[in-house]
Amino acid sequence: MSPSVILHWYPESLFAQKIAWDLNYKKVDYKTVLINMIEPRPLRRPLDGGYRKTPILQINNHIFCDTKVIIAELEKRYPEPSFYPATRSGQATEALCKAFSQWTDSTLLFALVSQCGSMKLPEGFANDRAAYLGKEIDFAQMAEIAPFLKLEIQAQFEVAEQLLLENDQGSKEWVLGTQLPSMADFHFATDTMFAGGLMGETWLKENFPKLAAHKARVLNIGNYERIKSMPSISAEEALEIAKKEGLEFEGEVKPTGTSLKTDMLVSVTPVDTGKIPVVGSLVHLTSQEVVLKHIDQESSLEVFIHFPVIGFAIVPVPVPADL
Ligand SMILES: N[C@@H](CCC(=O)N[C@@H](CS)C(=O)NCC(=O)O)C(=O)O
Repeated sequence: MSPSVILHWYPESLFAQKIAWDLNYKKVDYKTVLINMIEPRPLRRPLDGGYRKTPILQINNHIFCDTKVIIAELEKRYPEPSFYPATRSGQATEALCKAFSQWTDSTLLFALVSQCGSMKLPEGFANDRAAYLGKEIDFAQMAEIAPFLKLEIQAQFEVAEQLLLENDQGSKEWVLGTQLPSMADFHFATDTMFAGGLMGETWLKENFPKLAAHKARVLNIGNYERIKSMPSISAEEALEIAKKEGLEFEGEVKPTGTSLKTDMLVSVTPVDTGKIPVVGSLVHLTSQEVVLKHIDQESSLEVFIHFPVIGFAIVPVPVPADL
């Protein structure tokens, strides 16, 4: 039986949209659970153990938190078409794509967030995101300075557009000069889609025509509309699947030069925003991925929660006094 792949998402989440494109590109059949844009999300908690970011990808009783580990798992399970095709000159692109995302998913994305001040947002959003960021957000002030902060966005987009122009007489179809799209293209288009939504498609087309055309190409292959034809299930049904369709898991904790060992109680916490620790017993640890066995206290549901190592702090619980 093929595994149940379930995307927990809300449509405004850029990172969730990127994962939908990725699933569509690899022609994976999946289900969706529509979640609330703000906390509380009590029915997600038994799966995520407290991790509050969006999206999460559930594969039976395995929960993948953060797009880095979701993308890695999709590439492992569904290798064709690869997210990492070689360039036309034969250069490998996996590490390049991963390094590239450190720019697109943070510096470039955060520059765009400066334009969100005048967006129509649901009630409670400001308070919810203040808790998420660990600081108050003044939307009125954001709206006031937004026109000036466009300068920084333009400077960054100029570099982005240059990437599509360089080394190829301006005809580079994909960011890294590959024959087929790479993950760098999906990362890139997430930001240009956000920019088009915030500042208008005309702004994007007039100022950055190559980026606008690139975005259209990625949206086409990411076939966003496909998500609507995937079955949408309830949060309760997703919990039922986690309970009934457990996948065996044999982990190993590779030596790290720390005291971390198999079965040790640890917490895994994002280092940037939404810093809520997820506590569980350590079942798997490599240089790039950590997996906890987590048992929900109320429902006794047992899941395996996967995180990337990059961007997360993995610490024993309780923290040893000498740490
Ligand atoms: N590093 C995370 C970032 C995800 C992220 O920031 N998602 C936003 C939505 S696009 C979020 O979680 N916002 C708060 C929320 O949904 O509660 C990833 O790659 O998955």
